[in-house]
Amino acid sequence: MTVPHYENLFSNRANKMKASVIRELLKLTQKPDIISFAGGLPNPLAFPVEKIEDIVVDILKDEPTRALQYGSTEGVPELREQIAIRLKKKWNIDGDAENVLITTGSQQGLDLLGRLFIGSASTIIMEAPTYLGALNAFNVYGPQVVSIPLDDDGIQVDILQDYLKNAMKHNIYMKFLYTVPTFHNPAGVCMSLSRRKKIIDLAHEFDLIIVEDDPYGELRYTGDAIPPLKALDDGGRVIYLGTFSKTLAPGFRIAWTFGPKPVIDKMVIAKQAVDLCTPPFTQFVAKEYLKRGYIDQHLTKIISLYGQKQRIMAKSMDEYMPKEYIRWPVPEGGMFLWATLNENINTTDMFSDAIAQNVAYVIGSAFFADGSGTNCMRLNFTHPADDMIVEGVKRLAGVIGTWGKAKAREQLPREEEVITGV
Ligand code: PMP
Ligand code: G9A
Repeated sequence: MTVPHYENLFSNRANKMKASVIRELLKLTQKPDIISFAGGLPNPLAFPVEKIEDIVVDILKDEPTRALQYGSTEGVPELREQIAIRLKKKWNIDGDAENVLITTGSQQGLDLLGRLFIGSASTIIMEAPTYLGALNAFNVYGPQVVSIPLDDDGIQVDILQDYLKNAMKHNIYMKFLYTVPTFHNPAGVCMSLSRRKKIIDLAHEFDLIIVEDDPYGELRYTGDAIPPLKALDDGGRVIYLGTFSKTLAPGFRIAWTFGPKPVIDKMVIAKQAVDLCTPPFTQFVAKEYLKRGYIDQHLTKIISLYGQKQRIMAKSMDEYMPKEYIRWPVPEGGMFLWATLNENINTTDMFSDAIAQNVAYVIGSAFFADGSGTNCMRLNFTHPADDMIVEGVKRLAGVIGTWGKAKAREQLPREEEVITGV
């Protein structure tokens, strides 16, 4: 009997695939004693179970055949239409159902865009840090990733501009810029309006396509709304990804790509090879949810729930964290607080100590194409119960305090150095 050596048979592409740190952490943090600030999960209290129950009963009564049959690759027409109407109403974004492709989570949208645009010699621009799921989706297709740093106002456009100028001189052509401008994952920051305008200008100047990923745009707790890049796009340069994962339920796996027709048409063909069609059943539920006007009521409810959790985390951080070792901007929305520790504290090395105290976070380096960011961590505040946020921050503060002190001691001159001067 011979045993196949599958590892030797996998393609180069398969060998580039990396497990998501977040997915791995989800297993660990399902342990009941752990307070997890790791996964970007909605709070179960936010699931509108009763309304969904009513809708499901109605669908099974009124339109069971369409809901249970295979559907078109593009998605259920009424849902595509509802999404286009909503984008127009909310942000004055022009377009119709033809510009909408329903995908199995926006994660699938990212993969499809990677398939369409990235070849082995392609260069793409991402933010540093950037969304880990996008890194994993794009890396499979083997691009060169150029990382442009963020600050508290989002991507640093001056650095982007310099890079684009230089690239143009050397005839390097970018496939696209991937950005999460509103309540960034993981950095929590929101790109200012002036930077958004500047990015659109740069896109025109340097013939750049922008992939705007916006799962958190509707989750604002303080401050004024800023329109998505897509709303400022006057030349069909922005491909916009939205999802119901954070606003309704990730278990639906319903998301959409809103973009220029040639891109949507090509994505449809790519998607046919992937899953033929997005599950019609959950699309039917989602289209009814929108049609019955539930989504805005629901958003009001979760904004209040998550806003409170964001305040509790911000207050606990302020109260308990040893500020000589750690700093963080308070996010105005979204699901994450991003903290930067002193350079000498490696959050990967510290992770096992945090787990020993039954508290988890996502390590910073997972969000950087080059593995930097080793002194950063991402904390989710939407999933844990309020008292668990306080307790988890206390525990984490204890771990960080211990590491900070130990690292500071390591840097003191040794006694014999002080005495002998060596
Ligand atoms: N993009 C970003 C920035 C995200 O944070 C997430 C989910 N964490 C996704 C895409 C994927 O979302 P979905 O559940 O729609 O696949
Ligand atoms: O469960 C997932 O993998 C989605 C969550 C993403 C995140 O935590 O950023």
